[in-house]
Amino acid sequence: MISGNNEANEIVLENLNLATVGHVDSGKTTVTSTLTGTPYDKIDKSPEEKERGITIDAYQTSYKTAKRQYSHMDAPGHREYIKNMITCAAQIDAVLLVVDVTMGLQPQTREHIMLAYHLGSRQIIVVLNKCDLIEIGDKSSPEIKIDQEQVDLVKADILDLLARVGFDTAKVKFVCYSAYRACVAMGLGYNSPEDRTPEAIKANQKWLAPVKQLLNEMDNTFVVPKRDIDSDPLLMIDETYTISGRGTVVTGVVSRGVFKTNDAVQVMGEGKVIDTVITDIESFKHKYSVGAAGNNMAFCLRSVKKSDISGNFALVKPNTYKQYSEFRAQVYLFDDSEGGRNKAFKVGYKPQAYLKVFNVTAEVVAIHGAEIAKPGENVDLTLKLTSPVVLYNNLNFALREGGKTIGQGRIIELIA
Ligand SMILES: Nc1nc2c(ncn2[C@@H]2O[C@H](COP(=O)(O)OP(=O)(O)OP(=O)(O)O)[C@@H](O)[C@H]2O)c(=O)[nH]1
Ligand SMILES: [Mg+2]
Repeated sequence: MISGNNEANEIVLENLNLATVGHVDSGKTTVTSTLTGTPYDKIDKSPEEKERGITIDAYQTSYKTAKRQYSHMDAPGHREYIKNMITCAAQIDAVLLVVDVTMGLQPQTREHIMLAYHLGSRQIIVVLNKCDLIEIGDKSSPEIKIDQEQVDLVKADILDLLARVGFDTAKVKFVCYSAYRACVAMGLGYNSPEDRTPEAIKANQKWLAPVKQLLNEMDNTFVVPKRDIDSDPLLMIDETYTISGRGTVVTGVVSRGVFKTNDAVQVMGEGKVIDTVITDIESFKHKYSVGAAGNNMAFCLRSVKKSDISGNFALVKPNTYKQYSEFRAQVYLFDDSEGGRNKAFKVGYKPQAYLKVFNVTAEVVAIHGAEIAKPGENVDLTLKLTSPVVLYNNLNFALREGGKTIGQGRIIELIA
């Protein structure tokens, strides 16, 4: 346990990782903007993202409420960028599912719900966005009046899907929202100069109430999972950067344990092991002396080149974790109606395995107790990866093939 360090204890206990997920254009980035107070164009910031108006890279930021700190990732909704969505889903504790209330359930709504659930986040709040488009009566009224029938229809569909995926629907909260109007009310502007006028800001004040409601629901509904801070520290590296004058920086959510500044560590993956030292630890521009489980941190590493660690790497202490390329797993294969395959497969089948932030091609080398593996069934498989990575028992992962999530599994035995 960490003792006598308030800063460290605070970040260990009070940080919740969450993400806005949902179909392309449902308003995830706009919702993020209302929670962080950051203008939309500062979130979708690469030139390609601005031009196309879609999110490609997951954007990360943090904010504090009276109750806790949130590390918020804004996941991309477009199906071409699903890998970024998966990396995001693999690192979060809770989900803000953004649904366009005028469209209801859409294909990526389902896929994101399944991925979030199967990669480990069971806490969810549904943001029914674009409620300004279903206002009824006098829109200039200071009260929000919306088409309740439409809201109820969409809610029923979502609850049905959430229940089928496995969520405890009794705990699911819904918030009727207009991210766009709330942005205008906050003076963050939006589509046109008219959105920044004092009249527009005043006229949209009523849409601030749902933002408050959402933050309250987040504080009251979400629970920070108990962090494993006693095990050997492990970071499955999400991103690697070179910062001039500082060297190489690796980032991600620490899975277990506690890293400290000046720790002798190893970067491990793809069959390589590189010895190094943590020279600095930061999180969202603050410096810390420790980086503990459940926190999204950046670690500066001494004398490591970014080019040496391209691929699937983990940060560990020497003699704690190992790399594996073969493991046995319990896998559930999604059927057609769940977005999975419609045909069975045999030994030799090669899906893509998404093990938290790692993404590796895997070959099915054994199907235990059966000749073929059928969609809709639980199967016991041995999988062989094309390159070794740091793994541990009970790790949850997803299997994908040609744009489809075809199954979800859990490692039950590490073989070689
Ligand atoms: N009317 C209305 N439009 C909205 C609202 N929220 C977002 N929009 C519009 O919906 C479009 C998509 O919004 P984004 O926030 O970029 O959606 P996204 O889900 O982040 O999109 P991707 O990241 O590309 O998947 C934009 O044109 C917004 O102006 C809302 O509450 N009401
Ligand atoms: Mg977006």
